[in-house]
Formats: sequence, C-alpha cells, structure tokens
Amino acid sequence: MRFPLIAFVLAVSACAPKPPPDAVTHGALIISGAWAPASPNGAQTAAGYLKIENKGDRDEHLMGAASPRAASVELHTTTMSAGMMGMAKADVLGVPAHGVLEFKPGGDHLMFFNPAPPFKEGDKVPVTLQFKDAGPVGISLSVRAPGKDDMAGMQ
Ligand SMILES: [Cu+2]
Repeated sequence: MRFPLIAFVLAVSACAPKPPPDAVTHGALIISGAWAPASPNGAQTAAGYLKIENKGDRDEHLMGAASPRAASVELHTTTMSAGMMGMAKADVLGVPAHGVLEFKPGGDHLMFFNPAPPFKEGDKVPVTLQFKDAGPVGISLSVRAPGKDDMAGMQ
C-alpha cells in the first residue's frame, strides 16, 4: 500500500499555496495579513502592518498610502543607530519581482498621523496603497489588541 501514499504526497505538493482568506489580489500583487494595533486615546500616531507579495516578473514600488481615518499616512522604516531604535520616512519601498515586502512590528510599517477616531479593537481601517505601476489598491486593516511583542521598536 505504498503507492497511494506517494501519489497523495505528490498531489498535495503540486498544489500552489492559496492566498490567505483575507487577501486582496490586484494583478500580480497579493496583499494579506493587514492589521493595526489598537491605539490609546490621544495617541498622535498609530502603526499598521501588512504583507505584499509580488507574483509578477517585474519589480513593483509602493509610493505611498492614504486613509480617511488619519490626517496623513507615511511609509516608515525602522532604523538602528548607536543602539537607539528610530524610524525614518521612506518615499518609496520596493516589492521585488517574485518577492515580498512585509510590514511588521520592529520593521517597516505604515504610520498614521492623528488617527481619528483612535483605532479601537474590531475596527476596520480603510487604506489605499499607491503603487507605481499597479496604481491604487484599497485594503482594510483589522484593529486588534497589541501583543506584548508587537510594540517592540515602536515609540
Ligand atoms: Cu513610524
């Protein structure tokens, strides 16, 4: 009875991995796992995280983002200098062909300025990502309570 097992393994490994259920597909781009930690009342900024996969043969570039829930949204990278963690605005972030751009706590992130109302657990925050070639793509960030690791490197 070895053959059926081998056939099953081959069949499973031949399947392309499916995008996660919350993914937004736009041309060659798959955007998934978009979330933001709940922000305390009065916070001047909030962060957002997501993953952008580029299944295409051409490099893509994220040029910016906007949301009706914030005065402005910037692309930020996390920097380390002299042992101090800081962050810097990026005018553009690359999504290489067949590569991934991942925004995560302690790394690249979306930075929302003057979020209003403050991000509450359970909120869906609409964001428009602006790509150089693919144009605007609308996504929504799920707000959840920050885990203890999620604030590493932030504020
Ligand atoms: Cu930032």
